This record gives sequence, C-alpha cells and structure tokens, in this order.
Amino acid sequence: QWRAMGYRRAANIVKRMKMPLTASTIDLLQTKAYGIGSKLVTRMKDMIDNGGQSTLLKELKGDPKTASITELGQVWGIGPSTAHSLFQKFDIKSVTDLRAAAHSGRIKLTHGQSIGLKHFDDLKERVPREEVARIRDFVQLRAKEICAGVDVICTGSYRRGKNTCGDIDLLFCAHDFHTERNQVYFMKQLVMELKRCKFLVEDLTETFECSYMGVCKIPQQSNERNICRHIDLKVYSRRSYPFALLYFTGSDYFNRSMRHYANKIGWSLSDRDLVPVIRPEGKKGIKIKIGDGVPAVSEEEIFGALGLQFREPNERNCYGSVDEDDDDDDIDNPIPESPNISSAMHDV
Ligand code: DCT
Ligand code: MG
Repeated sequence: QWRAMGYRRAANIVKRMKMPLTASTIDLLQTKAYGIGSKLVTRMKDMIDNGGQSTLLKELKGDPKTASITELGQVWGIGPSTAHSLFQKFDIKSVTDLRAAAHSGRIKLTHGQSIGLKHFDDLKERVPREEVARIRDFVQLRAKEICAGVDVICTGSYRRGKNTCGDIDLLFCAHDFHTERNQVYFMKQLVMELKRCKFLVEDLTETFECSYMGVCKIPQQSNERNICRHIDLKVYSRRSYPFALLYFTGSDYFNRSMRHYANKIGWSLSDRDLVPVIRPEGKKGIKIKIGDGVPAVSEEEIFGALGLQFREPNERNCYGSVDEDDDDDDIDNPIPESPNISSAMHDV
C-alpha cells in the first residue's frame, strides 16, 4: 500500500515537472526539492532506457502470480493480503478456483466476500455517471418520504466529476439527526424501505448502524437485466456533515495528504471533526485533544481553518482514482507552500 502511494506521489511530481524528464534531468528527482527515493528513480531510468516501457511491469504482467492476485483482489472484500494468502496457502489462482473452493467448503469466505463473489461480474463493472445520478434520485425520493428535510448528496468519485464510478456513495444529513439514535433510526427505516421496493438486493455488511454497505439495482419494469451495483449509505449530524462531505468526496490520496498536513501543524482531521491535538510520542503514538473542534459549516471553512486554499471537488482527483477515460490535471498535494501556517492556526 505504501509503495503504491510512493509511486502515485512520484507520478504526480513527474507530471507537474516544468522540464522534460530525460536521462540528464532524472537525477534531479533525488534532490531535496523533489524527494523521490533512489530505487524509484532507478525504475524511471529503466523506463527511459526502454523507450517508456518498464521492464518490471513487463515481467509482472507476464507473471502468473501477479495476474492471479490482481484477479482475486477484484472480488469485493478481498484485499491484496487475502488474495496473496489464497494464492499461497490454498493454491487458488482465479475467481473460478475461488468459487470451487468456497463451494466445496475448502475455504470459508466472510459474508461480504461471498456476496462479492456471487456478484463478481456485475460489481467489477464501473457505473456510468448517469446511472449513479438515477440511483441517487431513486434513493432520495424514498429518503424524503422518511424524513422530509433530509439532504442527500452523492460523494466519492461522482462528486469529483468522474465519468464512471466504482460504486455509489450517498451521504445523508438533516437537522433531526442530532442524536445517534435518530441517525440509526433513519438508516434502519431507509434500508427497510429500499429492501421492500427490491432496490437493495444484498447486504455487504451483516449489521449496520450509521453506515450501510450493500448491493442494489433499480427495479425494472421490462425484462431487461439490470446490473447490480455496490452502494454505500452514510448518515451524519449537521455538525459533522462538512467533515464527512470532505472525507467521502476524497480522493483517498487527497484525504491522506490533507490529514498529513493537518497532523504536521497540530490538528487531527477526521470524517467528524477538526481538533487541535498534541502527540507526545510523535506521529505514531497517542493523540491528546487540547481544545475544542472547529465549528465548520462548509468545506470551505475547513480548508480555511487549516490555512489552505479551497479546492473544488474536481480538483481533488489523483492517480488513486484514475479511470481509463481520465484526463484530470491531477494534483499531488493540496497544500500550498504557505508562509503563514502559524497565523492560520491562530486565526482558528
Ligand atoms: N476514502 C478514504 N480512504 C480510503 C477509502 C475511501 O479517504 N482508504 C474516502 C475517499 C473517497 C470516499 O471515501 C469513497 O471511497 P471509494 O468509493 O472507495 O472511492 P471513490 O473515490 O469514490 O472511487 P470509486 O469510483 O472507485 O468508487
Ligand atoms: Mg466511490
């Protein structure tokens, strides 16, 4: 995971370089200004020497183990380490092998993984933007019947303007949701109603409170087969909503760099709040909250509280969420080199 992050970061740096990357300029990447490690620079040199082709990538593409782990990792709920151990310990090389092993009882999958396997062909398809909007509208109608004042917003890659999305991420918020009890009540009602109208066809999580994951499809009148889609539903209070909106808009890489920046200047940013903290044992140790959370009512205010320039959702894309059709001008780091970081902290 960390190696992948390093590659993504390096790719962004190269993309933003003002000069062409050649055998004579590449060593600059190892200087402090760019900070790319020597191993990665060696890989880039290899690409330059091979006319843009990476020897390692060529080897990996031809490597059956990598192909198997990549295929198994496409099943919902199976990450790289599970895929690796399925391959290594159980000699499972493909989704077909996985089906056979699960069927015979040779391996036991979690509930979510079984559902992921059952709907494998559907769930690996990306969802066209227009369909995401139709699904959002369908759910919104039902949500408003349960709570008229609810706001329903489609976050994730949809909000970042992608043409296709891996799943549908919906966030709900209303004045009524000031207690967790109300939030859970709303969520239970909504899930029940969406199951009643045969929109939700499977649960991916066996139990849920304020966050639900499932498989859905819009009920069709005709015989046309509708593809099953992965949907995430999350409910938040008005107070946490701007933080949740920022978090679930992503991208994951953008979030990481924003959280990292917040940490560096003495804050802790989560999907619920932004609080000043101290970390007596350094970055990896415990955090001690030393003040109240910032009462933000919008994403702009969260950026502002951290002394950062606001980024529109479509400016928060980066390599982690690239589509085949992606032509974003990705950003590496949301953080402008700000000379007044400390004054930004005092302003809060
Ligand atoms: N998120 C995050 N860190 C993660 C996973 C998710 O910060 N490890 C946040 C950012 C995006 C948001 O949650 C929704 O997650 P996904 O649906 O997985 O990502 P996406 O950006 O919507 O991309 P996709 O089109 O693949 O769904
Ligand atoms: Mg998503």
